[in-house]
Amino acid sequence: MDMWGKRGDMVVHDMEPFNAEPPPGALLDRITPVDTFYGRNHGPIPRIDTASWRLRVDGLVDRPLELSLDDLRDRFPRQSVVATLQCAGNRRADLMRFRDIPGQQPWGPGATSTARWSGVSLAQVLTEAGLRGEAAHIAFTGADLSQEARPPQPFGASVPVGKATSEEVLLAWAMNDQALPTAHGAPLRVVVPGWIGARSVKWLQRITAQARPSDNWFQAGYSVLPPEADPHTAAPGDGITLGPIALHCAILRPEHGARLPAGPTRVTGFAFAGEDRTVARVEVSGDGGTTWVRADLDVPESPWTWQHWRADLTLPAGGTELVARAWDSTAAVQPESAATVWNPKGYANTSWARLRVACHR
Ligand code: MTE
Ligand code: MO
Repeated sequence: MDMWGKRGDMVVHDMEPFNAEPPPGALLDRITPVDTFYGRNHGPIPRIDTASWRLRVDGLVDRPLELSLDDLRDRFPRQSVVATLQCAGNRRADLMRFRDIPGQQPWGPGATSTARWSGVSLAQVLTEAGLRGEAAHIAFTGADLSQEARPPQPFGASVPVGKATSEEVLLAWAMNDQALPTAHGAPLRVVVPGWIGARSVKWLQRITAQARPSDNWFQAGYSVLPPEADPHTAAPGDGITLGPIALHCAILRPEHGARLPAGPTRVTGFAFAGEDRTVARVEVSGDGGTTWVRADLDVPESPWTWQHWRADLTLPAGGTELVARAWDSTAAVQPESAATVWNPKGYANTSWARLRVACHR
C-alpha cells in the first residue's frame, strides 16, 4: 500500500488510482505542506526516469523542440508562482447529499491545496518553439494511462493560447522548494493558476499547439452536463467545458458533526475565485442563513491563491447549521443551495458552505 508520502490522517477515496484529501482542519496554512496536499489521479502514478525523459513541443510551431530537464533549466529563467490547485470535484459530497452521483469520489472540501511552484514559463518555451498565429489552443499530454477514459488513453487537457501564454502558467519541476514529488507529476507538470486542477497536467510528455481544443477524453469529460444527461452517453459538446474556477468557499473548522460548547465559537475557512475575479467579502451565519457576520479575510499570498477567513459567532445550545458564503469582485455571490448547481458528474459545487454542529451547555 503506497500512500505516496502523505500524512496518516488523509481521507483516502481510492488507493488505486490514488485519490486522497487532507482533513479540513489540515488546510489552515497559506501554503500546504507536500505531505498534506491532495492527490487526484485517473490512472496509476507512473515512475519516470528523468535522465531519459524528454518534453516534446510540436504542432503549429516553426521549430519543434525536444527538451531534457537540464535543457529547460539551462535555457530558460527560473520562475515561481504561489497557486492554489482545486479539483473541479471539490465538495462533491455536498451535491451527493442532495442527489446521488454514482461512480465519483465523494470529495469533501479538501480537494484543494496551495503550493509554491517553480520551473519555467510556458510562454517562453512556446516563444522558443516559434508559436504560429493559427494556434488557438495549447494541448498537454501526460505519461499515465487512464482506464477510466473511453478508449483508455493518457491523461490530457488544453487551454486557450491566451491563457497558455500568460506569465503565470508554468512548467514546474519544484513544489514548495523541493523536487516535484512523483505523485505530483515528476519530472515536470503544468501549473495553470486559476483554472480547474484537471488542466494542470502531470508527468508532462508533450505540448502541442493546435487550432482546436484537445480531443483528450478528459478535456470534454471535465464539463458541467445538463441535470438529466447520462454521463455515459453524453457527447463532447453536451456540457459546459470547465476552465476558470468559479467563486467558491469552504468551512474548515469546526468540522461537520463537531460537538462544541455553546457560546463564542470561531469559524475558519477559505474562499477562492479563479482567473480575473477576486474574493471581495465572506459572510458566516450561525443560524442557517438568517443573520450574517462579516468574516475577517486574509490578503492573498498572490493573485492565484485562496484566502483564509475567520469569524466569531455566538452559538446557541442545540443543533445548528453553520453557513458561509463569498462575494466576488463583480458582486456575484455564491448560490444558496446544492440543488441549484447539481450536475450529473458533480463538478463546480459553488453553493454556500454548510455544516451541522451540536452545541451543549
Ligand atoms: N495529470 C495527469 N497526467 N493525470 C491525472 O490523473 N489529474 C488532474 C491533474 N493533472 C491528473 C493530472 C486533476 S483532475 C487534478 S485535480 C490535478 O492534477 C491534481 O493534482 P495533484 O494530484 O498534484 O493534487
Ligand atoms: Mo480534478
